[in-house]
Amino acid sequence: NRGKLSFENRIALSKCPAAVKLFTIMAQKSTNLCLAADVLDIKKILQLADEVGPLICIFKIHADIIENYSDKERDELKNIATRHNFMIMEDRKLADIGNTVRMQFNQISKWANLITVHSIPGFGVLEAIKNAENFNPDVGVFLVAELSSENNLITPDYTKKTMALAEKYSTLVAGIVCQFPTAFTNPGFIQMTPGVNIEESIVNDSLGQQYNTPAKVIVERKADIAVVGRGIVNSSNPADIAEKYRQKLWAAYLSRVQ
Ligand code: 5IU
Repeated sequence: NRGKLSFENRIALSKCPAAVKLFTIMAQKSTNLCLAADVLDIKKILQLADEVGPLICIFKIHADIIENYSDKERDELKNIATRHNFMIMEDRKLADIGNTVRMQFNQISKWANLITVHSIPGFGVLEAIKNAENFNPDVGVFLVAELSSENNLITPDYTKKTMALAEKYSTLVAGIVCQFPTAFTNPGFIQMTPGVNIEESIVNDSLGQQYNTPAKVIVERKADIAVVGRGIVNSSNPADIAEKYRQKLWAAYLSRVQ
């Protein structure tokens, strides 16, 4: 039962260097919170990273929505990540043929530690990353096995086949983005689950996103890391609300492993 094992005890069960690093950060900082910084303004992103950095294990961005994201800002974000000991995830959800993904990965791996990938293209997408010119073994993949959005097209068979790919590329795959504990059993993979809000009354948005509470995703759904975006980013005091999320998520994790 992977949900009962502590992050410390799972370090030795992973074959992926990025997962080892992530488990270590989570245990050291007592946090299983990933901030989804879906923000356009690079100044605001850097400010968020600096304020919330001590409270998170991953700072997740969509680089393609950031205005004026230049090399200077990439370096600045990297410095903040080093200072506060969190990993930078680019949530690009690579989903093209291997040859294209190889080139995308070469760019993204210059500044991101983790990257999300769709399994839809088949083995080529992971094979391409493994064979990318400047392949950096410290960069890890999170493979999308399930989505949080209502009426999405992923089937149980797709999830199962996605996990077969994850097992085949377990030195590269740090974890799985999914919604349910049934998606996988291997405790070496880290379950990351988006669609999380502290307010029980907030169950969706107008575009298909679905939300669950921290306790539900960590205890019932066996998420190791909860992804929180608007619940924190839209607040007038992100650091305060992020600390609330961190405490709730970590308490839920502790209740699960004991
Ligand atoms: N995200 C999801 N659902 C998914 C996957 C990724 O919401 O199934 I895969 C991303 C999208 C956004 C963040 O960056 O997680 C959730 O943001 P909110 O907490 O603001 O809904």
